[in-house]
Amino acid sequence: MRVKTFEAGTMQDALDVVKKDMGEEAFILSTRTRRRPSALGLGEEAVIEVTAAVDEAQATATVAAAGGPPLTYGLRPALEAPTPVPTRSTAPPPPPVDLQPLRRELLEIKGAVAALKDQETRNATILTELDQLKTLLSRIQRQGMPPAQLHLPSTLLELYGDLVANDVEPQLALRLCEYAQRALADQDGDASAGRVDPERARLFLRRVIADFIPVAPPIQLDPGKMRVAALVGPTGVGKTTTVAKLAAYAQLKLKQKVALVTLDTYRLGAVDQLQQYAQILQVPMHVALTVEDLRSALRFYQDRALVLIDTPGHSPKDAETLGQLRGFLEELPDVETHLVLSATTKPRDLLEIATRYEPLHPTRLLFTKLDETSTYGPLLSTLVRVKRPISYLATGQDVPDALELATSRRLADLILPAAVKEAL
Ligand SMILES: Nc1nc2c(ncn2[C@@H]2O[C@H](COP(=O)(O)OP(=O)(O)OP(=O)(O)O)[C@@H](O)[C@H]2O)c(=O)[nH]1
Ligand SMILES: [Mg+2]
Repeated sequence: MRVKTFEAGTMQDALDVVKKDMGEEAFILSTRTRRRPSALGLGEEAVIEVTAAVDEAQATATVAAAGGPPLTYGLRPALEAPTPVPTRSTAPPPPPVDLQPLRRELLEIKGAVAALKDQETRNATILTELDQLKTLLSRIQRQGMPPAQLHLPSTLLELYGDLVANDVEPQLALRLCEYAQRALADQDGDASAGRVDPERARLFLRRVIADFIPVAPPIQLDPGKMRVAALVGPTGVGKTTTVAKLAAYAQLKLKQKVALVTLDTYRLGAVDQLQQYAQILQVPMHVALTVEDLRSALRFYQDRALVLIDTPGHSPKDAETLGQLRGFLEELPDVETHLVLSATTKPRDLLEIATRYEPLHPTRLLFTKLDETSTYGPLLSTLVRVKRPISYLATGQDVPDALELATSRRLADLILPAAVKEAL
C-alpha cells in the first residue's frame, strides 16, 4: 500500500493530481484545508491537502483488466475493509444463542424423514398387494370369472382362484368360498370387512370342502355273513383291476375268504384277465352267463366273507346292455354297487355317465386313475351332483397297493392342497 499527501488550490485540482500520480485505483484517506503564506509573500492563501492511498497489487490488476466500472468520488468505492477478527481480550462476549428453534427444526426434519420412511414401507406393501391383485385379476380374466365373485375378501378370492384352477366348477367354488366366509365371519365377528389370514382361510375352506364330501366306510365284512360288492362303469376305467385290488386286500391283509364272479363275457380276454388275478390270489372265480348262473354262484359262495362281482364295461349310451346288467344286479338283495369313474374323464362326461348309470342304483362312487391327472375339481362336482358317498381311490396300476380308502381329508387335499408349511 502506498500513501501520499497532495496539496492543491482546489479540491478538483487535488483529485486530479492524486489521479495522475497514483492512478485510478487510489482512494482518499483524508482531506483538510489549511492556510499558508502566499507565493508572493502577500498574506495567506488556502490550500487543500489530500492524503490518498493505493493498493499497488490491486491497481496493477485493475489496470490489466481494462474497462472497469466508472469511477466515483474517492476515485472508486473504497475496498471493503476486512472484517476485524475480534480478539479474546477486546471482543465483547457473544450474545447467548437460543437453540430452541434449531431443536424444533431438527425434530421436524426427523419427523419428516421418519414419515418418508413410513411412506416407503407402506408403498412397498401397497405395491406387493397390487402385484397380487394383478396376478389374481389376470387369472380371473383367463378363467372368465364373473365380477360377482369380487365381493369376496381378497384372501378368499385367491382361494376361489385356486379352486377354479383345479377345475372346480366356478359356481361350486363360489358357494364353498361364501360358506367359508360366513363361517369365518361367525367366528370372528365380521371377517368379510377385515382381512382374513390366508393360512387360516385356507384351513377353513379345506374343512368346508371336507365337510361337503360324503365318504363311505370300507366294505363291511361281518363274520358269518356274505357281503356282495359289484363294480360297474364305462369301458377301461379300471373295474377289473380294482376288483383284483379289493380281493387281494381282503384276502391277504384282512385274511378273509373271498370269491370272484364275472359277468363280463362280452370282451375277448376279459375272463382270462380276472382268472389270472384269481389264480395269483388263490381265490375261486365263477363266470355268470345268466341270472340263474349268478344266483347259483352266490349260493355256492355262502361261506365267503366277500364276493366281488366284475361287470362288462360298455358305453353308457348303450341302454340295452345296461338294462341287462340291471337285471343281474337286481338279483342281489344286499349288493354294494360301486360306480367306477376315471378321474381323467371330462367333468361333463362324468355327470353324463353318472346319470346313465342311475338305473343301476349305485350306492358308491369309486374314482380310479388319480395318478393320471393333476386337477381334481371334477371329483367334487360329480360328488355334489350325484350325491353318493365316495368309497375308494385308485392311484395306479399296481395290484393291490395302488388303492386307498377315500377320506374327507384326502379329498380336501386333492381339491385344495394345504399350504406348504402345513404339508411339511
Ligand atoms: N394309471 C392307472 N391305470 C389304471 C388304474 N386302474 C386301472 N388302470 C389301468 O387301466 C387299464 C384298464 O383297466 P381294467 O381294469 O381292465 O379296466 P376295466 O374297467 O375292467 O375295462 P373293461 O373291462 O374293458 O371295461 C389297465 O391297463 C389298468 O392297468 C389306475 O388307478 N391308474
Ligand atoms: Mg374289465
